[in-house]
Amino acid sequence: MQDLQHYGAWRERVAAALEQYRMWVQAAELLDGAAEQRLSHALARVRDDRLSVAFVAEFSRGKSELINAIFFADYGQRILPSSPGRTTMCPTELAYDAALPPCIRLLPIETRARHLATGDYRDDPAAWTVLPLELDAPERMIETFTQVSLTRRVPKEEAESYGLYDAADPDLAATIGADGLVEIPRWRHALINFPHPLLKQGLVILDTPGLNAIGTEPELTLNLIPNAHAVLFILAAETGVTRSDIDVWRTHIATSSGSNAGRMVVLNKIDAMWDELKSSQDNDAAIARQQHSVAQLLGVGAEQVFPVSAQKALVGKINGDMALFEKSRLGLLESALFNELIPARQDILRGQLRQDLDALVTGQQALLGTRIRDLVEQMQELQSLRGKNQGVIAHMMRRVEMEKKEFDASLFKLQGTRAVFTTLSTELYSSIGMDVVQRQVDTVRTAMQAARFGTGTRPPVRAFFEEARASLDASAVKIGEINAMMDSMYRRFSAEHGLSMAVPMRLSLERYRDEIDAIETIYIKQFGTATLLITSRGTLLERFFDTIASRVTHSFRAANADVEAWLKVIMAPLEAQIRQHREQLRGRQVSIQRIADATDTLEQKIAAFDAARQDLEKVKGRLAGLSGAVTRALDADLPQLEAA
Ligand SMILES: Nc1nc2c(ncn2[C@@H]2O[C@H](COP(=O)(O)OP(=O)(O)OP(=O)(O)O)[C@@H](O)[C@H]2O)c(=O)[nH]1
Ligand SMILES: [Mg+2]
Repeated sequence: MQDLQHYGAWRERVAAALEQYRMWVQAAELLDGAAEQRLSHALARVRDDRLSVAFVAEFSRGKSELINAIFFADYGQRILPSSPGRTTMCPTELAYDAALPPCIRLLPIETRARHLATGDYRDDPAAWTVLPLELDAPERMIETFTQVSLTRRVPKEEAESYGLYDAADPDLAATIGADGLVEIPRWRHALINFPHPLLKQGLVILDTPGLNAIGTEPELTLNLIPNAHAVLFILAAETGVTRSDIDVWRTHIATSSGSNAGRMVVLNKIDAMWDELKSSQDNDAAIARQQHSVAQLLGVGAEQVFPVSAQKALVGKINGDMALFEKSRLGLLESALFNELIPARQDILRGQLRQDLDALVTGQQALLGTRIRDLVEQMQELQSLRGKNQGVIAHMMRRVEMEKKEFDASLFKLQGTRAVFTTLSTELYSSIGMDVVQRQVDTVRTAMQAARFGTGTRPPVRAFFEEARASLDASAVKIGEINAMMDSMYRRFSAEHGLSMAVPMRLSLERYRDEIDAIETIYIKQFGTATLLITSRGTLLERFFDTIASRVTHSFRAANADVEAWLKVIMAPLEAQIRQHREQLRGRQVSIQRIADATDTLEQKIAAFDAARQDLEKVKGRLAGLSGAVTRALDADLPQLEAA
């Protein structure tokens, strides 16, 4: 738990070092558009870093109780409702956003009748019912939290329109009551904004409803669970591993690679196995036996299974009964969770930031290098004038004049390349633009509706993935063309005018392609096999497609933002160098002129250039020092922070 605070402190230090670097580089006029963009991204990456932990299981295994025990014992009571039978009825995210007051935001279940995924509603405040949380009135606050377990009874037609009832599906048909009504959740999703110290550090906790609710809420299966940094799968000692437990595990939690990294299995309610009439060794042995058999059934190592008692841990923490807390074994789960989660997350963030910093420093050093070289050249030029007559000076002036002309000619050609660049950019948008995805989504919806009573709704979905990939591939080709053009332009300027430049910024759409593949993998897992697909699942698939469409659109939107940012700054380093070179030429002209006019003495001028060069060398040293400070902050291990 402290680990998370250390991690937060580490992030703060890295952000502070980056901020200092940014301020200084800006003052030294080494920040072009591309570098500015990269720095802002890096800073946002550190500041907005989130660590999400999802609790997933069949109903009544103790998910909510476990969350209460791990995170909320300090409040002296149960924060999340936890009771026998089905309790949590909608996915519930606990996080903290300082921009909002403490509150619980609830998305009505009726929104399921429309073709929008939960994710689509996130940026639409009007869709949510907001209830304030009164932090200093715990009773009222806990009362507010019970919203997540509210249900409604509705006619089956209504439930059907939300995709929550299907007469042809035996599982769902059993949910109809004697009154002919179906019980459905009151809310589709809950977002709890709560100023808990760990949530303030960027932790996001996801509590999920059990039962086939997991399968019917595609937001969980396509977004929240696969994107969680850690997933805790909870079993109960008294029920052991049931068929439906195994289903949940296989369909939603086990990773396809089989490594099950970031997945933990919790064997809860071990207090049921505390037999007062047996020795504690015998009890421990019984628990160990069950731990091993669970591990075997799920195909994980026994060390990945954590036997605990969430309830006794909560009671132990609240009453300050350390012996009971010890006996609950929750401490072992907590340290394993944070010991695995945080270093893994830190490594990823560190790797990304290191890349950002490398690119930044390389670009800035190149810029500084050119500036220093410019000065040295000018100095040499002036030194060569020592003892020379007016004729030589006039000759030199003509030479600079020539260089300037040649440079202007290159700039003129650059205008032509710019036009090509504009054309290529437009072509790029014709394959990656949002209207393209939207058209594809509409096509699938129409095809699915037409196929509802026919051949099946799956072929259009499959085609959708193919088309999304094809769009990305076509865009990647265009990006390749733009890259090649930029490369040759950069090469030409460095060959013809001796500008030394970092290679232009690269853009890859690979990660968006991977995202789409990942979405498809989940889709195939749930709907791909014929055996799984009872005809009745067609309506479920239609609802599922809403979320697929939303996720893919989301990927495309991110890809578009990347493309836009990239196009905006790809020319920036070249332009910065061009500006600098043009100034150098102008400066040379002026100084030779002044010497010809005898306004300045040659030696004074040489000394001035030398002083300027020394200043730049100092700037270079300082740059290295500051980027070194960022690297040191990045490399610091968490325990080291404590010492620092
Ligand atoms: N004896 C015992 N009971 C527990 C333990 N953990 C949870 N329970 C009880 O089991 C019941 C179900 O717990 P919940 O936390 O509501 O389970 P859940 O997994 O959140 O269930 P849903 O919200 O319905 O999906 C509650 O009555 C808890 O008090 C435990 O470690 N030991
Ligand atoms: Mg619950």
